[in-house]
Amino acid sequence: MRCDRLWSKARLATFAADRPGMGVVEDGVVASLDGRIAYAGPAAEAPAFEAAETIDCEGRWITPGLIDPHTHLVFGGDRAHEFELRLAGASYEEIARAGGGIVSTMKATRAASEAQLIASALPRLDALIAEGLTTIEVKSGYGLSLDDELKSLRAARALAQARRVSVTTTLLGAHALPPEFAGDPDGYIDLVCREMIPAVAAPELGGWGLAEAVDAFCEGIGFTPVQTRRVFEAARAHGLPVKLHAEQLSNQHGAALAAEFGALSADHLEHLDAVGIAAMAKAGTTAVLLPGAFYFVRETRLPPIQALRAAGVPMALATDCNPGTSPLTSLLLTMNMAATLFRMTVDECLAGVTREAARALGRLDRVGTLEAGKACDLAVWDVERPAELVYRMGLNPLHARVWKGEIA
Ligand code: DI6
Ligand code: FE
Repeated sequence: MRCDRLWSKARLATFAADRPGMGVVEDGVVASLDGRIAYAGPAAEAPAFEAAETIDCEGRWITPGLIDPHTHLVFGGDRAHEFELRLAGASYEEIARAGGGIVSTMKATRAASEAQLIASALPRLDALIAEGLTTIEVKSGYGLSLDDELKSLRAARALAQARRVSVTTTLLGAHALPPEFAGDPDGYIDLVCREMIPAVAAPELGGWGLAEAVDAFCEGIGFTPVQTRRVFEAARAHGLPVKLHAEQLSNQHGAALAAEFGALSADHLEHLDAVGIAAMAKAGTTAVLLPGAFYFVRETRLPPIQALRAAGVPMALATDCNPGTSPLTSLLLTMNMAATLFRMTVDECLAGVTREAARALGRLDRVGTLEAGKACDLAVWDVERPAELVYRMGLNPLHARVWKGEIA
């Protein structure tokens, strides 16, 4: 049987559905053909491959390429100075009143050209890629006007031209209230529903096809459940799946609302209650946990991990890379934080940035596990056991990254 590349003498963590735990194969091979996995499994059971190129992995571990299913990677400026002010005792509110916070990032994002947004996002993307990332979700949400949201999404899409990586984009128009709508949040939600969502919808529905999903920030300092429902209804009417920033700072019952709309994911979830968990379990909505944001804002309330686990809600992990609450560009550190802060197991952490992250993006049919037919997106690691990927802080043992069968 012909193949383009064969990775031999590897240990595999396949995360395949039909294998327990990490789906470990001790003496494994992976074969790629036309960018997809032709075979991944025991060498003993592999067809006799005729490979154009064979790579001896010398016992290294191969996992699926890592997936970051929740980032705000595209934005202008940074908030390092605000960080200093906070360390000097200023509160988030004081900073916001002085023109800081999300609005300062909005101003910098509006002032930036599309090319400048791409240029400033690339170092962050490169940091993630250096640790084996092959798929990333990128949200808009710092433009907060039709033109600036579209500009941000075009910049996000352009990242996939600049690097060998898969990018999926999400419209987060309902992230914060821009100053020109002060006192009129419903007027702003009108803009999101009547202009932004139709504009990003698929071309067959009259849009530019710039987003594959719609997100919102349902929170006391964000938008109400009633406003969020309007956003979800508009998304549904335009054929776009939804996801939600839910229960981060308070319990707005956002996760249950998201589940009602069959959301791909509900994200953050520190204040999630039993009703929300049951709704997510029933709807098959993935929990995307963001330990970087938990750490950076020094949150003390833990997401209900044990209850999510008991209910069988899939749990993914993401960086939430954003300038205000999670300036994080490492999925390895994200896993360490999830284990240390949330007490997630090594298997859960690694599944969280592979199979479950793919599920959260609605892409489990295409990526996230080492299974025939999926994109040949691999991370090859210089480790003796997969637990090292979760255990260490600050060491990057990536040996090679493979995107669609190409060594990248
Ligand atoms: N939740 C957050 O923590 C960030 N956005 C969101 O929806 C805050 C983003 C920022 O401060 O820039
Ligand atoms: Fe976020």
